[in-house]
Amino acid sequence: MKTIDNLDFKRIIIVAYRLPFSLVKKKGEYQAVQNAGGLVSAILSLSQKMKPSDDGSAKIVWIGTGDQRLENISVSAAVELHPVDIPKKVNDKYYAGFCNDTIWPLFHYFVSGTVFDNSYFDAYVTANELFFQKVKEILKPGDFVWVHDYQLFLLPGLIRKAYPDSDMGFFLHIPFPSFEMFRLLPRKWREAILTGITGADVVGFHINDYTQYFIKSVKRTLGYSYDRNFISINYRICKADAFPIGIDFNKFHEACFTPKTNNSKKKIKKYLGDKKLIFSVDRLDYTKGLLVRLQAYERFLELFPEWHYKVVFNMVVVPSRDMIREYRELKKEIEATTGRINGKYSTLDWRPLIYQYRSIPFHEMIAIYNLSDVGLITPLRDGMNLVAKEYIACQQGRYGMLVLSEMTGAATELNEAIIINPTDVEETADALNKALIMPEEEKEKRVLKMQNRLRRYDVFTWTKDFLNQVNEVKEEKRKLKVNYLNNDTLAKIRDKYQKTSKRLFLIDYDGTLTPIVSIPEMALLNEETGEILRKIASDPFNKLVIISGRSGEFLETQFRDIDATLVAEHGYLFRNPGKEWEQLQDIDLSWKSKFIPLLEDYVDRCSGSMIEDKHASLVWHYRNADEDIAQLRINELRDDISELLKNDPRLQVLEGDKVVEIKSLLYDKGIMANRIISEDNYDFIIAIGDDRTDEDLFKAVADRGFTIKIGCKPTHASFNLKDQSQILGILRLFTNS
Ligand code: GDG
Repeated sequence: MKTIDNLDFKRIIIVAYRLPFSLVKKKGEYQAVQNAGGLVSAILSLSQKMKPSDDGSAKIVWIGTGDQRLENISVSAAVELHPVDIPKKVNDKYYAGFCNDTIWPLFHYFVSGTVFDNSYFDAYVTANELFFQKVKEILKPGDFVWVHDYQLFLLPGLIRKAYPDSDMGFFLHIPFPSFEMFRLLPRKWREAILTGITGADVVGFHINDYTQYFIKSVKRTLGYSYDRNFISINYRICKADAFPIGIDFNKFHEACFTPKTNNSKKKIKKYLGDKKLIFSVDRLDYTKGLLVRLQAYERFLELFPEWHYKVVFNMVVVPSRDMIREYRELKKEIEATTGRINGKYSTLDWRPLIYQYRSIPFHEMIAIYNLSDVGLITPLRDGMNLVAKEYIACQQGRYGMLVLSEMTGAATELNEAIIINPTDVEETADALNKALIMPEEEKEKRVLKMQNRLRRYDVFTWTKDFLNQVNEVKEEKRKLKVNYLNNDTLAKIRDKYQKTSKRLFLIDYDGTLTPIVSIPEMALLNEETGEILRKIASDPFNKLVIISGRSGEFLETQFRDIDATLVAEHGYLFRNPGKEWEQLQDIDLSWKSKFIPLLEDYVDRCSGSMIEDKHASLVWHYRNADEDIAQLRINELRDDISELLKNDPRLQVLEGDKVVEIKSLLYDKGIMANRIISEDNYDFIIAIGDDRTDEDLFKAVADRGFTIKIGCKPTHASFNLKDQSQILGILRLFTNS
């Protein structure tokens, strides 16, 4: 793993909807003031940890909307700001429209509140293009671009198209919904969104569920195949993974006893006396479950009258979008419910609910976090929810308990909290009582466990983790760099061929001499290819070897009248022209009887799949099975096989194109190729293949000859051919026609 100061990037370009600074007039002068938020401080602290650039230029460049004057204001030597100007008319339909009235509700599962309006989508496209224009002005070779959130889904795709080699990450801060929800978007929008996101090399989500929903949506919308978290897109890969965002733990933990916080605490304690405090703080939003939270509190007061006069619930709602009708109505309803609860239970000396519609200063929030006996966080859906983490970070001196909605990303990490379903008013009411009566030692134990986790995986580790993954994918990309055969190389191959007289051809069958087809029996050698191979084989200076995973019987039917050596079952069997089949060596095959019942079970559980029983290996074919079910079964099969393999380390599992093959490690195409090569003093060797088993062949030949991989996957071969149809062009080099 690389450390941050060891990253391969010259600069990090952050693109997010908003810039991390606002322009504020102080004493008659405009000054840039840093906006609050973990992401902003994590990214800005990176600038100090990265190696300084030789020319002293900024390491972090931030692109986002904001006051245009920020362009010329220096916030730090390490950070540059570049405001994007989106005309108000576009922004209304883009930000207020598509972002907040389409994506936000739908991705939080509020279908009925989702607006589907083509003009919103058009504005979204325009705005993403405006961001792209800004990126174009700024981007230099060696930069890493990190795009954030749902306002910029299309941007990674636009950058990838213009700069195919760029290094890019994308992080989504809100949930990614299940495909059933996502598919409600018109197809054109869906395709644009996923093509956009998958433009990045690494796509991050808060939790594994969102990652899996995304991968599934990509598969079903764009048809890209995937292996675990890697999505294959034409000639590149995109890795989707979970990176649960953390908080600046120390900042919150250490703020609990500052003079300002202590001062606030004094006031709160004076007000509370010996009453217990329940606390919540959220932006005004329908996803936050504000009304059901109030109902749950009301139910708690009904069910547990022993808490009357002894508890106060302080609900802080931070103003947001209250110019919009739905939000105004939500606010009205909250106020009515608050009034009703207070009206019902208040006495001269006790008000059960204190509702505040305002944002509170940092130290006041820390004071309340620290003093609250219960943090009540009940969103109906939330990507992560940082308030829950901040509340836990602020427990010290005495311990409160967190009651947390299972619909938040945070619930997967904070499982020592009391986890509730926010729509279940009874359960939440019970949880409140449980939290209030929980013994001090138990609260301490639970809180300390959660604090350890939050301290370890804070927002700085989160950033490092994401950037490290980007670096790893960059390495992969380097390996993936394909070296297409060009005319110069072809001329060199032909030249060498003409000057030599002991030539060896090692050629794979499926995917190399014939295209991959859905029914393997239909992969027959066509006449033209057969004719060229016949010519090659008939030259007395040439030895042609067909080296395949197929059975000997099949190869015989295809090469009946061609003077070729046939190698079957990945090198287990071979037959020289006119001779009988021979085994490379005697191999114990008793393991097969253990695996057959296992594979039969998988055939029953995955309709359309089948077993092929070869001489020395067993193959499970799932080409004709439902792809989703097969993917599920493969994961189980991997586990089952590795269990059996523990007792038999001489076996190997090969995962090919829609097949899983179990075979002995004692033979492979490489071992066979080495043996053939050692039989004579070849002065020209060429090996051509397409799949993983051919990698052994390429490794065996290495720089003793030319190695060619069909397709653009990572390979040990020296050259790549874009697709199988080009094989004839290569073979014709060796005939006179
Ligand atoms: C997105 C996702 C995901 C709130 N009120 C006050 C105040 N705050 C601070 C909190 C906290 C932040 O605002 C809100 O946290 P969220 O987790 O809701 O973050 P958002 O940026 O709104 O939302 C969310 C997050 O991105 C990160 O990826 O967790 O799921 O929707 O830090 O402390 N701070 C002060 N006074 C307030 O009144 N000082």
